Amino acid sequence: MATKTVASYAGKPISECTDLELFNALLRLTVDAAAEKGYNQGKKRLYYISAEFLIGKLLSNNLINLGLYEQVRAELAESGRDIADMEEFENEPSLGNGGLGRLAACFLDSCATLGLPASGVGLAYHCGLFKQSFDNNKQYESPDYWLRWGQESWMRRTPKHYTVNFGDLSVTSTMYQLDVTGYHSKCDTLNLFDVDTVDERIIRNRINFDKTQVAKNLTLFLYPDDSDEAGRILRVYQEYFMVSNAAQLMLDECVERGSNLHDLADYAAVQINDTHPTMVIPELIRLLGERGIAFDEAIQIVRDTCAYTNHTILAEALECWPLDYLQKVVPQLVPIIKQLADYVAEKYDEPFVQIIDKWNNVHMANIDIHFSHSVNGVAALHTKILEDSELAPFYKIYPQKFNNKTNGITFRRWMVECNPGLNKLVSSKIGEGWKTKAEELEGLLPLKEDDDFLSQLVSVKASNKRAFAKWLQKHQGDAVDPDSIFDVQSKRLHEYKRQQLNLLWIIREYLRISQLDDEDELPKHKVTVIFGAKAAPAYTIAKDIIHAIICLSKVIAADPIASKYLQVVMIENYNVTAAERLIPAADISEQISLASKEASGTSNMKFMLNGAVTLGTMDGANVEIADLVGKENIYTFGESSDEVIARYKRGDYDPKAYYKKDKELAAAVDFLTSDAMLEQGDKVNLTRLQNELLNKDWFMTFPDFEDYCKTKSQVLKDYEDRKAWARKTLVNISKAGFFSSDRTIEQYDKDIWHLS
Ligand code: NBG
Repeated sequence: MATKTVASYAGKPISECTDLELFNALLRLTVDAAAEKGYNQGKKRLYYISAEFLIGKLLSNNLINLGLYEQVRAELAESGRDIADMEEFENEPSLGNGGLGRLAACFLDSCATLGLPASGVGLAYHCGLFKQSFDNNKQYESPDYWLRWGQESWMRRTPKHYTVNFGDLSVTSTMYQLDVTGYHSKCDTLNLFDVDTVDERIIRNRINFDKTQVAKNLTLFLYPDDSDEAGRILRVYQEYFMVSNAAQLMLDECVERGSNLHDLADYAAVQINDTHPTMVIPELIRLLGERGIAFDEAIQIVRDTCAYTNHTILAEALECWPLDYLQKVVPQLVPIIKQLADYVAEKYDEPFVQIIDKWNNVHMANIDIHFSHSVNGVAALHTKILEDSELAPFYKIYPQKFNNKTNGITFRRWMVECNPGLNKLVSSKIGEGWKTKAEELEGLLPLKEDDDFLSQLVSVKASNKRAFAKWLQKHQGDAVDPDSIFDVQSKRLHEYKRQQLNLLWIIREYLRISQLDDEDELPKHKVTVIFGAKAAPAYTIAKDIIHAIICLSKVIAADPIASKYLQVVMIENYNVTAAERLIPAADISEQISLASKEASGTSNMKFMLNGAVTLGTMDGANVEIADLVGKENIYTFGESSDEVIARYKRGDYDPKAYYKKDKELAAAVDFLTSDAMLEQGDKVNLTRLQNELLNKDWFMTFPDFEDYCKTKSQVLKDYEDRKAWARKTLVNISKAGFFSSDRTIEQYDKDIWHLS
């Protein structure tokens, strides 16, 4: 416990502090308190290497974990200051994109809480992914200068520097470090690397910059545009920079702890988060070689140390780099990669498992699978698809390497912090134990028949909805009705996640309402469909979908009748902060990806924990949610992953056949280019989206449309029985315990890392 007061950190009375002074005082107090707690130590340490860490704001989370939140809140309140203003004042670090990055952040929280010695390793992006704004109903990207606001930073500069050599230049890195506070336990660290030569002034016109000036641009952005060759090569530079630093740091630290390097696997576990950190494998082999370890032994050491997590079956996300790029950026790794390729080729004929294909492309996932000791998927269905189809030839060779680790979320951020009302209500009934022993949430189940409790649940939700409405009004000036049903789909924008399916439902509902002459069929409750999503800057169709959603929201808002029953909102710059406001307020959680394509999903878990009911396909972790809550407490629809996989194999999908058969679908698709839409939007974008759906629809929106509409009608009907609905939300909350990232991390540790 820090004994010092906020005022003593500020050096003057709290009431006289500016927001900036107060924030900086709070930050220093928190950092000192974390240091006092100390750091998890042990012979063996986890190095979780990841291109993304979507950590969210840290002030309240750290105060909660350190057990200081109440004390600090009270001290501020005494001087007439509201801690919520400070939470608002902090900027959110822009170090991630979506679920993959948020998962990494939840995992670090759980490692720290469970007392596991762990370091996250990544890059300190100056301008993050990008900041999204809407103009002309379209997405615009600008740099997210999250580091710039004069706030003191959670990232402290350390004296650690490494030399990283590329083919044509050599840079000196600097390591920055952030504390990862465990809940009522010690800390771990997040190590982010940067180079001092990076220069934000080279950014011209939104997020464009000269991609060839590597010393100046290396850590400017996460996922720089890779639609041209210079962009792709820059990604290779970034990836090597990340892993070379990680490898050097890890070897140094392990030697300090007593490793002779031959026994590296007793001192370090490396988790390769998706394929971005793959080059850590040849880099470690290279560095071990420099320190006198022979190639064959180095392979064995590295294999025993490294483990790989696959996060997607989408081919486009399984990285594959032309050997030429590697030759340019990391010539020192090329002979090693070739040796690894030969090693594989000598053993196995199968072209699918080769490291270098006949076009001289290097398959990063294949390096991971051959040269690590564990390959895991992130939900039961996903792992099964990897084993049975996507990676089947590998599974045949290495059945013992494959394992499943269903994703999880930290309940400290995703309930204790973001939903104080529910936190208090739940804890008043079952105590506080669930915050670290999540399965204790099941203790709520007997309250299913407790009318009083059910109505308290409803009122917590209602108050969260009001709070969200207020936030949204302030954030972007949109007014929403907190008495309407909040139907939410928030996640990266991607065709496989099928925001377009939701869009088509909204159009159908709009047309239905507009054409009704029987008042009885009017919706009983207004529905507010809320989207939050960023589209990758070069992903044209994803941006067209955003455009269509915003145009549609305007069309509906301008309609005096329909706007009484239906509203569409697209949250600007959706990020962790927005998610923390939105998720506790949601009634319906839309998880409508094409079955087989969503590896897990993690927002589905956050919504469930916060008492929203899932409307989803049997995909990713939805399958496990359905198993846990039972079919009366979830709404599932659509084709199964087996059916989808079979349809892809047959290659006979014809969207036009569905368009011709289903009048409502056809009307919805036609509406995309109706006069009403064209009045709001851009013909090029709307027509392109319509053509894409009609001629390709690669993620098979049309076959699921009818079932989706039918199921959604049922959801809306069932919502009217408020008590039965509250019961469903209660069951969802009670059964969410399985999705605690503490459970996931315990499994990683037991099966893969062996730290404890
Ligand atoms: C994402 C998947 C999600 C999954 C997260 C975390 C990538 C490449 N994958 O389904 O799409 O929940 O990873 O595992 O971002």
